Amino acid sequence: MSVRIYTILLITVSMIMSCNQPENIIEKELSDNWSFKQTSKENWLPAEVPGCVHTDLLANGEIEDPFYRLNEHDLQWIDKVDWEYKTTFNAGPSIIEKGKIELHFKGLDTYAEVFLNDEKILSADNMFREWTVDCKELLIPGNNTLRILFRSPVQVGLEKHDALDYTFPDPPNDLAEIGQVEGNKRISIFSRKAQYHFGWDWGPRFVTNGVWKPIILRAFDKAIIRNVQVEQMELTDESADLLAHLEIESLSETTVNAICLIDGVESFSRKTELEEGLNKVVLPLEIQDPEKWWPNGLGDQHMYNLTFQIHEENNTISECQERIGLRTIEIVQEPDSAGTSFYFKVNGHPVFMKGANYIPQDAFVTRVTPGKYDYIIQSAVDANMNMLRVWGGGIYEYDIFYDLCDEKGILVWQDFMFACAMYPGDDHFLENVRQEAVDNIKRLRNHPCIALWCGNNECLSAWYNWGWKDAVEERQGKEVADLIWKAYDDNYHKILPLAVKENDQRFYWASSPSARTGIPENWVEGDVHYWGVWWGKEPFSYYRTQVPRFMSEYGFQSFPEMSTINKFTIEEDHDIYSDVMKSHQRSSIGNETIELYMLWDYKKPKDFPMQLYVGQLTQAEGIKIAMEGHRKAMPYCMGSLYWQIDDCWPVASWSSIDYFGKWKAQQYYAVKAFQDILVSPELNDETIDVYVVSDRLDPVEGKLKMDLVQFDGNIHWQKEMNVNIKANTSQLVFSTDKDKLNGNYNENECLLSTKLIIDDKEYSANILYFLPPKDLELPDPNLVYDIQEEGDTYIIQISSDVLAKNIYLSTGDIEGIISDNYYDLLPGEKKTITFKPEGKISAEELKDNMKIISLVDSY
Ligand code: BMA
Repeated sequence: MSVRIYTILLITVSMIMSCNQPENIIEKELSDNWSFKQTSKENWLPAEVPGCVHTDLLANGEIEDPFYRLNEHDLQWIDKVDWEYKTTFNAGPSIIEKGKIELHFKGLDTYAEVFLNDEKILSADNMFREWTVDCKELLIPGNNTLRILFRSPVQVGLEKHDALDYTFPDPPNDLAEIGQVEGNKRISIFSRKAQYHFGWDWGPRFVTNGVWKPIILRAFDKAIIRNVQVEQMELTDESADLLAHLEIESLSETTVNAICLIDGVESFSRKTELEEGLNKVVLPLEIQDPEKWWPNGLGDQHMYNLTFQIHEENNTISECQERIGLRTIEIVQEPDSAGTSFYFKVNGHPVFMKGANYIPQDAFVTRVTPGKYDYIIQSAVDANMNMLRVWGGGIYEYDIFYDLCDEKGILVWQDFMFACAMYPGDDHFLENVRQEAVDNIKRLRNHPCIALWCGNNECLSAWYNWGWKDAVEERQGKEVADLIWKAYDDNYHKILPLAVKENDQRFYWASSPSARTGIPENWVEGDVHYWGVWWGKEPFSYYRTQVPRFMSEYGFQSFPEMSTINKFTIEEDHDIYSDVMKSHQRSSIGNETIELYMLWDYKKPKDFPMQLYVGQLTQAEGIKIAMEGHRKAMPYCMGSLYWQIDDCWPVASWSSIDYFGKWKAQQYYAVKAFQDILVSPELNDETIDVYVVSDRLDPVEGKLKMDLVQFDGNIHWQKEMNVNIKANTSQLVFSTDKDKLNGNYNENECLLSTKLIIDDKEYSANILYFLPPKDLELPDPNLVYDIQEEGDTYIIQISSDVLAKNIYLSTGDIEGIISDNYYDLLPGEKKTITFKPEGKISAEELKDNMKIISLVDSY
């Protein structure tokens, strides 16, 4: 595993897309001198822009940490009142004299009235849109004031709700309880704002207000490149044919030279007549012997830096940079004997998508640092993932997210921001959505990481499969149901696909999950969200049989580890049914479901910390069955995205990495289950079957080593065989009658170890147990460890005389990264792991804080 760095990185990527403007253009971010106040009050306090009301109140000591204990409950007043932000900024002669001056608001959350020198210049009502306002007339030399009035999204939502003579379907129970409703009114759907702000079954309810992206003052003469789309016309091994579409705004009729440099070398230039206003200029580009961009695991992520310039009489008057990657991507849906395929073909090869769903990393999005983005995406890479799904209840992520996915080879399944609801369909709402879609498609379309656009999350399923259509028809009549459906049809089947078609080349999928446009999910086509495990209380083994063509959601909850719990609780809260822990558990069936599954397989944990540990094992072992099961079922199934990789606050949830970046057991398990070549043994009623799955594009020779090992080290049976590991295939390489192995062993004290050796090295290893852990006769291991310091890392060697199941090393209050955890150590085996502390610590300190346990210590 490569090293994950959890520090604030000086990441330059966010600047990569930006325009390094020549003298003709002045750009100034208005991030200074901001203050804010509640509209009805008088006291102005300093504010951060970008930021939000909640984080500004916190920074000023006006509120306590919103995530601590039950603080969230006391902070619900914040979203019911209006807020005001103001700043002054200086406009010197160099700005004032320019031909055009504008204010560019990259993101206002959400109902914002903007005043420049007391004149209203903008009424914004969509968090996801960008707004550009001409302000030359109003700007004065010297100091100018900018004031933004934010109306309470809750009050606006209520007004919109009450103005209708019909109602939209109620939210699912969990979301209703959390706060998607005011009284019994579902208000979140009326606002084009991150839906999880209103609370989710893993998230707190903080309906924020604020300037969440920069405000830019821009002044220019002559002309400016507004936008570039790099369209890939053809890609072969010999050449890439591209068309660059430039949108250039010119202040007058003029002749310019439009130039493109590829990696600093001028590759095309064209004399172009510009008219006053917006001009479209197309530059044909060619790259010889192109290096392709590959998803993680299949090759490098080669990127080309394209610089676009317009020159007037040899002076550069505008410049823009885009970083592109060359790859082809298709979603193949072809009828076959079972139904219709659904897989991604990248650079001509079918690629199994391994990954997870991604939610915003904080309830307050502006405080997610570049380091945190890097950490999560690197964690995805380290877990051998090649796809993340940006789920529709959050935000269209900041540029840095996509820059990092480009660099690290993580494809993005990009939802439009609609989730688990039916939405309005009036003209204003739809036009607002159309603009939002265009803004975001234009912002993101040059990223090679974007794999597809998807209309919504679970809105179609909700209408047909969660009883919403029937309930509306029954209570409000068919006419209302038709009206609500028309809104759905207009939005996801007309407005959004058209916006994609007109502005991008990529594939559009109307809803996740679905079989086809407007047709709810099924198991033989399209994508599926399978929640039979968890919501349906079906056993984990169902993951092996409930296999669709593409699994875009499945998951199981766990609690975060003790060091995370300690950050938001005090000792008296350390019971999963305490008020504090219950408040940091948003699924109505959460605790009881974790306990139910846990006790199916494990002995009752003896105390609270052990409950957290065993809970994480329950989740990891369950999801392992799914990850491996989906891969074994390739090419029928070609994708496995679990729900969810991250958290937005400290909480019990389906995440594999907690809010503070701690890898849960599941994340460590994903590293192994998603390895490009996997050995996976399976216990069936009569047989033991061993599969080898490879995602590689070339075959390789390997050796399979199987040992039937008694927990005390005694070996009952051994076999070694050569395996020709075929490219991009799942193969059953060994199968035996269960009883034939060796009649002489007890199932409760033996395991089958399977190891795949490639190039004389152990490449993938997996263990099969014959019984659930609670029925195993686990010996009490004598764990021996040794710590060596090597630079800023500690090398820890752990060995055991007998089987040590699920070794868990914790470093208490010492923060840092542990390379592997929660693994089983075979009798006599030695395992080397690394610990990289966040700061400097001595070996003694580490030893004092370090604890190593295994499953026998949990009961
Ligand atoms: C899925 C998601 C989320 C939800 C999760 C867990 O359906 O789309 O809405 O948080 O399940 O319930």
